[in-house]
Amino acid sequence: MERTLSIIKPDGVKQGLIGEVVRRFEKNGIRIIAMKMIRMTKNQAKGFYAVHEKRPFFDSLTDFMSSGPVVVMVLEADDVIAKNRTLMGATNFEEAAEGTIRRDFATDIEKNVVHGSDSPETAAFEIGYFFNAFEIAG
Ligand code: IDP
Ligand code: MG
Repeated sequence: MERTLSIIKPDGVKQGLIGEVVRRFEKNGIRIIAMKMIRMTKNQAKGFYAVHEKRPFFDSLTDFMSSGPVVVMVLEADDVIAKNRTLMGATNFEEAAEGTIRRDFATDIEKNVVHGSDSPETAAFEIGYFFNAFEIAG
């Protein structure tokens, strides 16, 4: 069993996609073992995306991620890091495969509805960034 962090980004929450994203996870055999709605401060968003701090889009991305409520979830399943990335689709929604969350709902390369950890190391960091052991039901 593997775990990963998922975030429904502010644009996803604003578009009313919480249920849709959760349904796609559940339909694909992914268990949600922790979930909460939060609003990040700019500094919390900067800490979360610290790996991107040298990228030109860092300031805009962290403004966006702190612009409204998000839903953070811990997902569990076999190979869930890759499974979630497949359901999400490519970062750029114009390149994302048909039927993926980003292809169906993203409006912009930045406003792409969902986040998903990209490796076991980032999953461990990202889960610990938002949840303590008592908040994870798995
Ligand atoms: P990922 O979310 O698919 O893992 P990353 O490369 O880790 O993509 O980038 C993190 C987030 O930064 C993306 O989901 C997107 O919101 C934003 N982003 C990535 N590349 C660009 C860009 O070229 N312009 C604006 N925003 C970007
Ligand atoms: Mg990433």
